[in-house]
Amino acid sequence: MLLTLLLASSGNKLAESLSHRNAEPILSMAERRHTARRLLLGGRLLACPPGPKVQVLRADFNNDGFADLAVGVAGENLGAIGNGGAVNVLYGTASGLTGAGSQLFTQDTGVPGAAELGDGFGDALAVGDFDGDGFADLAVGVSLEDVGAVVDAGAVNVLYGSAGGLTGAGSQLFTQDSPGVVSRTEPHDDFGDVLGAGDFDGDGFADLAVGVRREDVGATAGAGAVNVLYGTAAGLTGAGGQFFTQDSPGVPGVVEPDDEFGVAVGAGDFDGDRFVDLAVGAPRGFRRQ
Ligand SMILES: [Ca+2]
Ligand SMILES: [Ca+2]
Ligand SMILES: [Ca+2]
Ligand SMILES: [Ca+2]
Repeated sequence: MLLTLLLASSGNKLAESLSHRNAEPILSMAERRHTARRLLLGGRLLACPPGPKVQVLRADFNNDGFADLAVGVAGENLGAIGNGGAVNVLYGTASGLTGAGSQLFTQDTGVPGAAELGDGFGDALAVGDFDGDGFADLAVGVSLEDVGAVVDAGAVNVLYGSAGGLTGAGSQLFTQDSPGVVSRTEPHDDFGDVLGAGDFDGDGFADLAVGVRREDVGATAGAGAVNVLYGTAAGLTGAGGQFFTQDSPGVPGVVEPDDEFGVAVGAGDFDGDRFVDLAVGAPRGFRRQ
């Protein structure tokens, strides 16, 4: 597995890039700089907890001081809609999480989009305060969403927090056809297969990295890509968004078929400069480097 680090710096959003062929060099680099925590590389799953210098946003959707829990249930059948997918949200209290007042979101509960067979709503989750209002917000991957006639192009729903918890009101649906989002929907892109949130440009609004593991880059099928959407006072926007492949300037490696760059993403401040950086896995990028 090839791991690429996209390092954010002041005013540059995600720019510089380092690449390592396995986790060990990154671990030693990170330890040397006293920045990291751990990279957990497990094939598809990559978790990069933020460092001590980075503000850790608790998943406190109603900002009552108690962390809450969102649970993706991508295989949830919704009546006759097999694997339409759902997200359960449980709220924290002084005595821990409780089912009381818990919520169930699907694309048929006021969230943009419509639940369809095999959408897999909830197959990826990321928490960030995308509009900076103090209430944690939730990005939900729907990687097998059909966009119009484009099968399994993928989408991301964003639900915003409020004093009453997460709400479908004002929620958003992003695809690669949304205004400003770089690239376009193609069959089986799997946009939203993995998600990572962090404040990459340090403006106080959390930003969202969206893996597109089956993105075709030019004529290269399945090369993979990552879209980055930036947060604003009005929430996430495609405007000013970024798009990375292994052919992007500064990103080591070259685009090749089925590399699946973006099969895993993890946000963390790997260089300790207080800007959240992004690690991107490419499971088949290793042997070709
Ligand atoms: Ca809470
Ligand atoms: Ca918010
Ligand atoms: Ca930001
Ligand atoms: Ca950084």
